[in-house]
Amino acid sequence: MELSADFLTRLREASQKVREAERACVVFHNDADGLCAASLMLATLEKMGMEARQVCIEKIHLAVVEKIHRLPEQLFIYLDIGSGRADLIAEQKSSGQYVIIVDHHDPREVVDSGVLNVNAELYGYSGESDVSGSTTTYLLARELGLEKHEAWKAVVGSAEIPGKLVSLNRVALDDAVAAGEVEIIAGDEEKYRIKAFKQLWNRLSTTFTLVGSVGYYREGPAKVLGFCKSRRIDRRIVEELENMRREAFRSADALLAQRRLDRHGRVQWFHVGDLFRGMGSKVIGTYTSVLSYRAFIDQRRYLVGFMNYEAHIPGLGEVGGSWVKASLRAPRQLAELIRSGQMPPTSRIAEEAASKVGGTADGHAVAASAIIPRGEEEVFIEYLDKLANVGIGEA
Ligand SMILES: [Mn+2]
Repeated sequence: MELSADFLTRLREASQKVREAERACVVFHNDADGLCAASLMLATLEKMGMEARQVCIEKIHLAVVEKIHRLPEQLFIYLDIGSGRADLIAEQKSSGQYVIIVDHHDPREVVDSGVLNVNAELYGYSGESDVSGSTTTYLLARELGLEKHEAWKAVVGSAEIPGKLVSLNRVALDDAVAAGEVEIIAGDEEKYRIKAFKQLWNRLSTTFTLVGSVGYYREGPAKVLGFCKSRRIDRRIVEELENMRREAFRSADALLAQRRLDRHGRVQWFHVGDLFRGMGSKVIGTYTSVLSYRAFIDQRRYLVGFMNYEAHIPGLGEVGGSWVKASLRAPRQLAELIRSGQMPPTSRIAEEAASKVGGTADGHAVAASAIIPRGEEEVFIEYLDKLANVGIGEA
């Protein structure tokens, strides 16, 4: 497959900017895609003899971006995160700093000579089906001289995109196969085996995301980068984190058995407080998802789970404010009502309600997450309920 000429031009423009820099700060998402992207970029910079600071983040919001751009680096490379808030990045970066955003999430266009959006969505590709963050990073890395032997990382990162790898993801896959690192297993559902790990791409992806998210405050992201570099997984680390999460979920179950869910109109919610402390905030999303299938959950109400959010970014320090993370899920019946347009999408009510209380949110029709100021939980719930009622009866 040929890359679009315009996208290739953009990749070359970005690679030129990287070559001109003396050192860089690499900012990346803590899921498998983001971690594989980081592994690809760090390997590239290392090969070029360039020093790089690493900042792994769970979410992009003002307090974090503000803090990042107070760092002394001149070049910032965002991987698998940032496109959606390119405006915020452009606003917060200091003069003299240059930012390259390598991402596949819906991009916000910015007119700023110091921000370069390397996002294939701007060139007619879909970030939901054609290209992952790690594939985008691989294509840039390839321009900078990274060997095909590293392309397997893009294959693992692309596992977050369901189904057979196509389009740009296939470009990375073909390189990985040509380098002898990946084997395509044909069948009803095509599968990809990563030879060095003797494992399927999607299983590796699940492991990387687990270690990067549950282990976020325990150097999980660095451990995944280590797995990628050594091409070996330390099973003890994985098991330890799995156990930790299982225990935390058990405690949350016990709490809910005692307290039950709170209800307010079209919303049902619970708060685990500090129960998940020490683990990345993705765990509240996982727990809320699991919960949404339980029998005692009202199938027609939006489900919201809160956990206290640590205002501390490993490697970056304290960020301002005191926050909670909210995960929103639509149980199955509600999800159908959303799909048929009878109820508003979860992301829409989350975004509006969060902005009312000074927070920020994003997500999809049936799942979203928000970061809001601590203490505003009930006000947030009230807004969600109000917004959930808007347009009802019109459909
Ligand atoms: Mn991604």
